[in-house]
Amino acid sequence: MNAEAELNAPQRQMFEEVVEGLRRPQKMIPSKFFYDERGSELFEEITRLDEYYPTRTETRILEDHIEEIAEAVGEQSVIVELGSGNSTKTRLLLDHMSDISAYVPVEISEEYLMKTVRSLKDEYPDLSIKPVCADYTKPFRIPPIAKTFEYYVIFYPGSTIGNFRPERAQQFLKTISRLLVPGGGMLIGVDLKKGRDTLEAAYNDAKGVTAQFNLNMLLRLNRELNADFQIDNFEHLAFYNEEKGRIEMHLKSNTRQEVHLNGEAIHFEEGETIHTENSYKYSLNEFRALVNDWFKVEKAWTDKDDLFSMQYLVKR
Ligand code: AVI
Repeated sequence: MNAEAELNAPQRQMFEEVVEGLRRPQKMIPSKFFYDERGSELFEEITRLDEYYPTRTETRILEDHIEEIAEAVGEQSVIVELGSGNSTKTRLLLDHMSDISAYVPVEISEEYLMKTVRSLKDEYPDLSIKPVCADYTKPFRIPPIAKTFEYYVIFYPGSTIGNFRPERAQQFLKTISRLLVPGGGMLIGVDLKKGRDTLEAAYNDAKGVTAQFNLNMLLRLNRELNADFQIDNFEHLAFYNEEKGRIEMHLKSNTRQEVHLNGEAIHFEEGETIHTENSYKYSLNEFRALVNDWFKVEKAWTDKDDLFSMQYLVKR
């Protein structure tokens, strides 16, 4: 067991959340802790895997329907992208919309945000870019926009909405809708329900990148929270829970063991799991019902195999 160490304030906060999760009857760790530097790299790698259909299908939908999508978003709007990352998909929109009033990338990692802003400024010298460094799941402010504009349009690709439980997704939609006036919009990527085999393959890739992504969480806890997880004593587990309509990711303990996080002991039975992520899949009707209190689905575009959807929602 590692000796107890002094944790700084963010580590302390993370420690409290992680230990609280590990003390529940079904152990859990919030999925936001996947994304340290290595976790973000691994996620990028996941998006390029053959089995991981969401990213390339969403890009394809955007490409195939870009004229109609651009029309729905409307020129002279302000595009506010949540969790903008490297803004890859935004470039598709920007290339087809010469007259948007501003682009507001909202991103928690300042380094990532500023790097993207620098490269976008080179590529789109006439575009007004107003970066916001914030956790978009908490209330944030959109900076003043110099040009006149019609509406804010929230851009939320990647089906990240699927990582919230439905009740939490609704709370989030409610908060986001407060940024908009009636008529304002949201362009959102939503992964669709489909056969178990396709879904399970996407989270159990042959190269084992998703397994590394899942297990990386434990390496992070070892490093940042002075924990002593033996990585070889845990396995990646991902399956489709049909009743709940979600992929579940877990880390399964393959032995009876005790792990310590900064001196706190956590016991594992053999086969016991830590639930690390949910990824909900929706039918078009289910998603319409989910957003219905705040948004009307104006249009949903899908690929020919109905794997994924891009939807334009309008605030009621
Ligand atoms: C970020 N999010 C939409 C991904 C998903 O598919 O739920 C995260 C992910 N987890 C494993 N693979 C990808």
